[in-house]
Amino acid sequence: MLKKGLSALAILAGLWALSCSAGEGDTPQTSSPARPNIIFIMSDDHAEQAISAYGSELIETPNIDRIAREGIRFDNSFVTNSICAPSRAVLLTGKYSNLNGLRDNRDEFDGSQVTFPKLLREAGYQTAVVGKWHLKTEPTGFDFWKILIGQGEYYTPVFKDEGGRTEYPGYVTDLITDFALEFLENRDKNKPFCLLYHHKAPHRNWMPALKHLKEYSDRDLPLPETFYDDYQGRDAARAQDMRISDMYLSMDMKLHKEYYGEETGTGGNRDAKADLSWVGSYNRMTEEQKQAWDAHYTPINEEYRKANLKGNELAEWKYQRYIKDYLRCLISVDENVGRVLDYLDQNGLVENTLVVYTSDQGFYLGEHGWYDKRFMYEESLSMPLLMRYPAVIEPGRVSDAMVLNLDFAPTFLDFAGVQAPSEMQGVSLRPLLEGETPEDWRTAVYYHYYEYPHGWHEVKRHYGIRTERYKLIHFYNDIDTWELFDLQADPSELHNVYGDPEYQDVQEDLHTRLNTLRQQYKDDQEL
Ligand code: SGN
Ligand code: CA
Repeated sequence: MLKKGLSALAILAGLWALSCSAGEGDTPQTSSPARPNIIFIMSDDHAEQAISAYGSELIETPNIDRIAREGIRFDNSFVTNSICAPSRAVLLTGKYSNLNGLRDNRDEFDGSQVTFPKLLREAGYQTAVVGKWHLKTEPTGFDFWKILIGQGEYYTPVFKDEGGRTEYPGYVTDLITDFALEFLENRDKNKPFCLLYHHKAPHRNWMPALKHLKEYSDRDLPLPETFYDDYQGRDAARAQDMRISDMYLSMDMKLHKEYYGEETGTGGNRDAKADLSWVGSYNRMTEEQKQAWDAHYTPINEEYRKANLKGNELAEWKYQRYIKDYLRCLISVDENVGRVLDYLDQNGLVENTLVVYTSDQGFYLGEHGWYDKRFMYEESLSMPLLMRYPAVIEPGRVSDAMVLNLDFAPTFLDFAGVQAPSEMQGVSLRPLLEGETPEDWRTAVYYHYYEYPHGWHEVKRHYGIRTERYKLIHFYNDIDTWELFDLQADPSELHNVYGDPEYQDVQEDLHTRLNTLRQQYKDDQEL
């Protein structure tokens, strides 16, 4: 019903859009805006817990918050498969992993399929992607692209564009922004644009910019309440390898060999050459940068060596080192988002540009003792989502409607007046942005994660359903366990109530709804 209604709307919008051009110089002729420009900002592994607009007590993110203050904040925004490349493939195609063919980070993206940038481009948009891409095959559907190789590096990163690979001096978050601004400056100003501006930060191994190293030096951050989770009743949660206590002393803690001797961290992948990786990342800095880096870290490393920490003390030391570097990386992200917002201010682009801020998935900042993502538990299932589009969104709005990364493609197409192809599985967020939650809006989301037994962190394959109050998960492959959580009674998901007679009706209902969703999304196999 809803889809049909929206399609009709999209056609009308399309007809209307054909009758107007969309450069920022346009004077609005009616109260309806011209086709908006789109700036889609996506950082990598940015948890809601580290955004002040979401109430973070860890960090101030004034520029990112500005998007929420002048637009809308989504409080129930989720990813369909909590890992990088799959999330990006869903963004581009509007289809679940089983249909877009990219299930885990090892898969290659089939760039011949229909994506929203291709459709926008056909409809007259100028399209660009800058920064992290991570889909293995080259971007298709973009007038301009300049991407990192794989995960990219924090210092002196290599970018690839149609002319080949080039190494750039500088810090990755600043450089990605420089290239984004260059695109905006040099674009064809007679066309609307869609820019995917994708940060590497704050992805592992969390190397901050030199100017932010001092932040948080004078204080420690609070340990999350569930840091010492014992995973009782949750076998898959126990089986993972993503505990902060097991982080590498080399690559994660950034200790040089003379400070730790033997690597004792498992780091999510026993086969990885973590010590060599760290030397490689460190050596990407110039001599001057290394000096500034060492001036900050050497005294801390010396203290570490002398303290000879073990057990919980070591785990808590690792937590501080991790969380501070993670947050320092985010200070650069926030600052650079500010540069882009300033550019829009200075160039009269505010009113007619839809600005989106999100991350490829959520992340653990010590909850359950973890870093990384992958699980369908709240911290990694949630995606921050803020949007500003003054022509449509009233400032300061908050929505608790359940939305998915599946919805981005249909939303952008809707605003561009392009009908979303029927195989796209998401729903346009337009009514929510306009202030109305349709009565038949979804009341449950479906999730499916596949990267096991290969890859990193030992998180079992699983799929599940999350409703407003409950979550049912099935872990499968070399395990066969179900988990049920009452998010109202147990927001930290510590008590698996699957099989508890008190929840029998809820459990049955969730099974039925899960089956329905699996059919709806054509995902009924345990692959
Ligand atoms: C790297 C990280 C992993 C991380 C994956 C996926 N290890 O392999 O910890 O889970 O990326 O992250 S690292 O030692 O190389 O940093 S994702 O965001 O790209 O999915
Ligand atoms: Ca990521």
